Amino acid sequence: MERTFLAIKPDGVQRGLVGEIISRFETKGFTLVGLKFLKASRELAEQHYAVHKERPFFGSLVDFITSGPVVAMVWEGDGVIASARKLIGATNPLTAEPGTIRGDLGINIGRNIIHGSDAPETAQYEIGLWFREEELVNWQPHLTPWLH
Ligand code: FUP
Repeated sequence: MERTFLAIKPDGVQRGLVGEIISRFETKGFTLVGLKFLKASRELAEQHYAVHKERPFFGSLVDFITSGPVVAMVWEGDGVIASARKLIGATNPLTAEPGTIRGDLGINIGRNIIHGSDAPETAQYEIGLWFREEELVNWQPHLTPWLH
């Protein structure tokens, strides 16, 4: 079953949006298999955003993501990587469609509330970076197995 890595960024936590955001993935029908609340180290943040290390905004991006606690999560379900990206919306919340998390809740590209893996390879890399295997729970929501 496909898995993706999602993280509610420090702005989402500080603004009290954790419940609202988790709710969107739950009500969509995806399954939560990993969850932790932590303040990321600089090293972890730099590894997470390694793909952007030559970009001019890299330093401020790492400053921001380490500025406060984040909610790191792994979600599971058919097509969850692409679907979560759709639920999250475009990188710039000002142009993200209404109905998406960023479109509904944000206005600043540097403070765009949530991260979601963009492809199977990045999902695998990011899950391995943020979680140990034994921190992930293998379970099926057995009451409604047809949901997925
Ligand atoms: P996304 O996959 O939508 O989270 O966006 P990217 O991976 O392209 O960018 C990662 C983060 O870098 C974004 F969440 C916000 C930040 N960013 C900027 O601050 N300025 C930019 O011009 C592009 C991205």
